[in-house]
Amino acid sequence: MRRNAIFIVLFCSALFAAAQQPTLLVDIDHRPATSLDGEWHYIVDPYHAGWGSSTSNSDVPSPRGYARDGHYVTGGPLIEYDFAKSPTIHVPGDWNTQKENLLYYEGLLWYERDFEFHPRPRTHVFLHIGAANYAAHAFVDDVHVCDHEGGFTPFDCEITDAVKDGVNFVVIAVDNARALDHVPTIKSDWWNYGGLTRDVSIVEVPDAYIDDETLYLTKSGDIQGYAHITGGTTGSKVSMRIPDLQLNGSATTDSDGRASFSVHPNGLERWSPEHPRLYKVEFTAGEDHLTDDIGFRTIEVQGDEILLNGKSIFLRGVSVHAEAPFRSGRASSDEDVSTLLGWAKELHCNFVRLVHYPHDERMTRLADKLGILVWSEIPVYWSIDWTNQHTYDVAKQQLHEMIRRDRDKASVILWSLSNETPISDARTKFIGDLATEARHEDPTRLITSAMLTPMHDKTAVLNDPLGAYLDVLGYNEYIGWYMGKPEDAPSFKWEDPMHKPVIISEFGGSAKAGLHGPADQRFTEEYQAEIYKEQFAMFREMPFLRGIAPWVLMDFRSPVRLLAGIQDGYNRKGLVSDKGEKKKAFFILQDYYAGLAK
Ligand code: GCB
Repeated sequence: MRRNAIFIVLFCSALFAAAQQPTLLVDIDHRPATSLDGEWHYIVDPYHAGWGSSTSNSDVPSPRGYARDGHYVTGGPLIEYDFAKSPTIHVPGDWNTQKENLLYYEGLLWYERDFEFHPRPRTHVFLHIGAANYAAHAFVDDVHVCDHEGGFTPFDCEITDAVKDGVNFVVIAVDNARALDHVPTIKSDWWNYGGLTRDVSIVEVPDAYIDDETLYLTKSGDIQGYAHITGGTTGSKVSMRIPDLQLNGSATTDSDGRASFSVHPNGLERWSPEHPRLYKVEFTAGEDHLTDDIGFRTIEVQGDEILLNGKSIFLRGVSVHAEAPFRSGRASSDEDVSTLLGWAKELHCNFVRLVHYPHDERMTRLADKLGILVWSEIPVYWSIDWTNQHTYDVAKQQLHEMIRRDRDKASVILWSLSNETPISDARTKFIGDLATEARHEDPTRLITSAMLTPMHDKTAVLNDPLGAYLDVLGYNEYIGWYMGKPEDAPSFKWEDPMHKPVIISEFGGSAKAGLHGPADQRFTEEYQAEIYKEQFAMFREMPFLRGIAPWVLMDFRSPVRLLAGIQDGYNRKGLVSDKGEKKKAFFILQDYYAGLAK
């Protein structure tokens, strides 16, 4: 009896122990992994019954909770759930578009699947989650292995002590309920797709392993960077090879586990949109071996110009949501990203603004290969809770995860800290502090934000105080859609008192594919095309303009676009419809970019 009581106390305290903070291993897509993609059982849990306690309102796992993966058997103890008898859903994927009754579901949903694993001795094992929107709580064999907040960035939960040799089970509770202190907050103009929306896998690494690495080209033409080793001893050797450049570097770790490299390449072919050359890079630290494909280029600002490899560049862009073409839903596959970037290429784009959150790593990998420059953004969108410390911490965490994952992508030139945030001291301090963080984490890239254009009469003075913290000023404007008529655009005067490079990070208007009519009739393809033409006339009078990212490549689901017969739950500002039909404006932009590209 006493032994039982002790067992129960120990068992409960193990369950209640706070879960570890997840980490983030870079280049997971270059490591051997056991994929957990596929069918998972799921239980929809709007009342949070799965945490196991009916009397407490807090989400703490208890012995009756779903994390135990119990099974009810006739005559056995009372268990009021059973994953094995519950339906399945595909991972990666949002739940909203896989199950008709979950289209509008926002709340808690539990995922479960079994997996076989045979850990090798002296290794660390991680559960890798590419993204879980919005909050995730992960359990392996009933051990609470980690919690994570933020729906668009990857994380790795160490499961070394939880995973057994043989068949294991993993339970992940994902909750996409919106809340005021979240990032993003309760309002946005896109669908709040919930679930395990990106790949999930198990990754095993040696005792001492490379968890982070980065290499970049300096303005003086050297390749510099580091590899970071966790679990090693100070002074251990790390080597770095770039076979195609016949470069071999060697360094030893400092007391923080970091081995720094600086080498001078001969005959380097610089990465650019015209020549997206990637080099295979190999790092070796003891038993760990990690490869990456890295392009080398420089990016900087000089006055109001953006210089790529020392030469002024104009960014022929388009804004892109991570919406899956043809099927609507969160983009998650190779096919999704190659369709989206394929359309951008057809438009003669050399740039995409990936809105409004970090996209799947497939997107930045493919941009690297295709030679498309990238603006990558965190979901600090509209009016978040600027004075809330938790909100700041979550924004900072997402910034950190975005930078850490993609710091080695040559395509990524701009870290965007926010979108359309109304001016206030608290907001400027919040984003200004994020800018300091971003520069600290990655001194090699440019910092931007998409701001609301301050307009007075027909003059736009680009003086949002946030601009002081940025390298490149993004401004969104909707002349001809939310204000005035398309033909008003050319008579607008633009001033850039900060003398920084400017990107018009959004402009556009809605059109339903196939709806034709006079050019002054809203929602027709002709009206949308008219907006584009008039904008181009306006851009000619903006000497400091260094790029544009019209809104938006493809129609996307949005719960705030409800005009029946036209919007039907979609933001229709796409150049391409959700079914892949190209609208008139697509071809207008294509012509314009073809001219600029010459
Ligand atoms: C904006 C927002 C974007 C919206 C777009 C629109 O300014 O940045 O998220 O979807 O306008 O269509 O109104």
